[in-house]
Amino acid sequence: EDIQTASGTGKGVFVGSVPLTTTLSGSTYQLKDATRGGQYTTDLKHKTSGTGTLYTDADNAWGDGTVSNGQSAAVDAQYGVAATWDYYKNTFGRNGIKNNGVGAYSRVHYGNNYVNAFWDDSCFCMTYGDGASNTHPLTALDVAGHEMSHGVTAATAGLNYSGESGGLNEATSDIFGTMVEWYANLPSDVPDYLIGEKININGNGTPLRYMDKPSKDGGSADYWSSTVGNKDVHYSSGVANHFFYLLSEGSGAKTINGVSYNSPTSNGSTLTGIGRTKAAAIWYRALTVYMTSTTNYKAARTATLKAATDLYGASSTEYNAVAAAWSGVNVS
Ligand code: ASN
Ligand code: ZN
Ligand code: CA
Repeated sequence: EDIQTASGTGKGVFVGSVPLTTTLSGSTYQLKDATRGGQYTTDLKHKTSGTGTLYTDADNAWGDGTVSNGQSAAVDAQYGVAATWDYYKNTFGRNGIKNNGVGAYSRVHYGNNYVNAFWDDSCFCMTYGDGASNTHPLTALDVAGHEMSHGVTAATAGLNYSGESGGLNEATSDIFGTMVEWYANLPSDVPDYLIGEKININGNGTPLRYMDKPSKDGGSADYWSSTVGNKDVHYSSGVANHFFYLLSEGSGAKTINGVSYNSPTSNGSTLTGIGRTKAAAIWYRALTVYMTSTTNYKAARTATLKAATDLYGASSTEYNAVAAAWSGVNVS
């Protein structure tokens, strides 16, 4: 059978109309991208196990943007891994999650009324539920970037998924999920510092998490305290998410792309941001060079200061901003 790379189009639930790199096998198109490590997407058909069925199509036009067309969520998932692949490759020269050129696959339509998405290192794959009433898929771009970044963390620092290191693991996924959203800059998913703002997981339109003031979700920590490691990792992550926002954008009130933020500091300091691009470069170098499985918040401060020294110099504005942002979330 003749196999070649093809250029398709998709209409996702959240990503809107996007190009998709696909595979033509004989006369059938497959939702598989040989230019990005062979990443592909399968249909679990509401089962909770197995690898699923590879999506195929006769005309290489995938989904129609509606939830009722099952391909639409697959378009989101496949575009999500492509954007995440491109972000890591074009920003950091990272060639896939393990930096070995091998793509991960995605499974959509997991179970019934399943309100979550998850990364599994053992299958090297991502899985998405269809949400409440099977009509609110979890396939938004920041979620895809979040889940895939769990694979990057597992392949690098290996941050243990409990205590303070677990919070740092979760925050790493929120940080890079957000950076993927900014990288893609889709008209239908205008970038922000919110997590899961598209998936209506709370049923009232509010996001899952807020980086400018994490406590707005009702559970996350804004600042470090000696007991923060006792919280669920999706709440102890707040300290690092808040650090990243402060380092990127600074403290106080600000409106970006129509979203209002108001980020306070623990010590009353007024901070000026260095921009998200530099903040992400510092976090990536800290994650991949200095953090280990047991890194806690104090060690994350040290790791990011080393990374800032490497990238910008020991007495740089960027180094000083990292120190001030950690102090602003009570990490000294
Ligand atoms: N979506 C969640 C996460 O990525 C799933 C989980 O809690 N394991 O953290
Ligand atoms: Zn996560
Ligand atoms: Ca977002």
